Amino acid sequence: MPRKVLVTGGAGFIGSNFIHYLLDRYDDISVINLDDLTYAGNLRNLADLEKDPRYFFIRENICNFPGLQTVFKKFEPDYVINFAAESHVDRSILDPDIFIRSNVLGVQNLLKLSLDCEIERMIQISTDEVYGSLGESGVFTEKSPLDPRSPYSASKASADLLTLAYYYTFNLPVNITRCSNNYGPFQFPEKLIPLTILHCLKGEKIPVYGDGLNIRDWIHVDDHCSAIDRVLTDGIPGEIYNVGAQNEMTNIEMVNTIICALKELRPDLPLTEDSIVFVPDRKGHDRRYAIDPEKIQKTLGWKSRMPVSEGIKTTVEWYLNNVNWLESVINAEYLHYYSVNYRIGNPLPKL
Ligand code: NAD
Ligand code: TDX
Repeated sequence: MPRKVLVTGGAGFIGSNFIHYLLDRYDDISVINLDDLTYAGNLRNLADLEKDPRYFFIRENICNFPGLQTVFKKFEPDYVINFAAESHVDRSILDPDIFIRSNVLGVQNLLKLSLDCEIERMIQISTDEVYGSLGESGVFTEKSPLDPRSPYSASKASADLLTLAYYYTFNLPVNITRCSNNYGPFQFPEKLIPLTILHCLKGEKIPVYGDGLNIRDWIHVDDHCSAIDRVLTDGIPGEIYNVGAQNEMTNIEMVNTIICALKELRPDLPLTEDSIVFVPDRKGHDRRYAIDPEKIQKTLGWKSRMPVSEGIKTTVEWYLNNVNWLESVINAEYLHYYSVNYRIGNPLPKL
């Protein structure tokens, strides 16, 4: 009998990469992708799997308990991996309510049904942002205190606590993974890296918050997927695993790396240092993240593979080869969000 994996939020950036990752590697599994297709969910990310008999898509919201229950009863999954969430910090500052609904109440539904249906393992995909912000030194370990600062990170920390409560109270076999900033194909262009590429292609200035010296710790999405796969296979129930590739960069360094890659691949684009514009800082902007991945490396033998210079180059190439994908996600909703967040009136021109 093939193992059945229920992936929630599988039409988003990391979820769709993870489904590809699993189906590329294992013949003896089937994947049920449950996703409500919010602005961030996109079935184009999985178009190549439409005819794969191992893949099923269900449109459903994790906040709708009866609908979710029907899916659990119908498919009887062995594993549940929850990627479904509102994922953008800036949107959580503009409108926190939906973050509490999807990221907390939705997770409660998944935990309850995982328990009722005696799921073998439930993995909650969390984030390094639950640990808050670092100063100039230090790294986040699994023992670092939770200190979330944005409505987004507070909602993710809440879900983590609820997930652990199901382990300690009900013995539900759960794991939590806390990964640093991901980059790669299919990332929605509200996030720094695809937004920078998009603006370079459009000849628009790249908006960098504050002084541009905030630090993020970058990991290629494939490395995140391989870490989740290791946890799915061998994680110890109740354990939290930090995931990161030890690639700390200031935002300015990252933007300049992308500009350099684009200059090489598209010398026709008019890119200079003036392509960057410093804009008002994000409220409560966390200064620095850095993940210590020693636990997952030592206990599960995981390690990241993709060097950031190569990963950024291949990611830029992917967006250049998939301009249609970028165009398809820039709709009225995106333009409205963009104009509110960046306080500008005019829409972006066509690519
Ligand atoms: P994303 O925004 O690209 O995708 C989220 C997906 O969840 C979308 O397909 C959306 O339609 C779906 N979704 C949202 N609310 C839903 C609901 N109520 N019911 C059903 N489906 C719903 O996000 P992402 O960047 O792929 O992140 C996936 C997960 O990984 C999130 O939980 C996020 O917190 C976590 N994470 C992301 C990063 C990162 O760098 N992007 C890093 C660490 C952890
Ligand atoms: O226009 C921008 N200008 C800018 O300077 C945007 C969108 C971002 N930034 C900065 C803010 C951050 O310091 O770039 C950095 C990265 O920003 P995002 O891409 O929005 O990611 P971040 O806020 O760090 O959160 C991401 O990583 C952790 C994901 O969105 C989360 O889902 C994940 O949990």
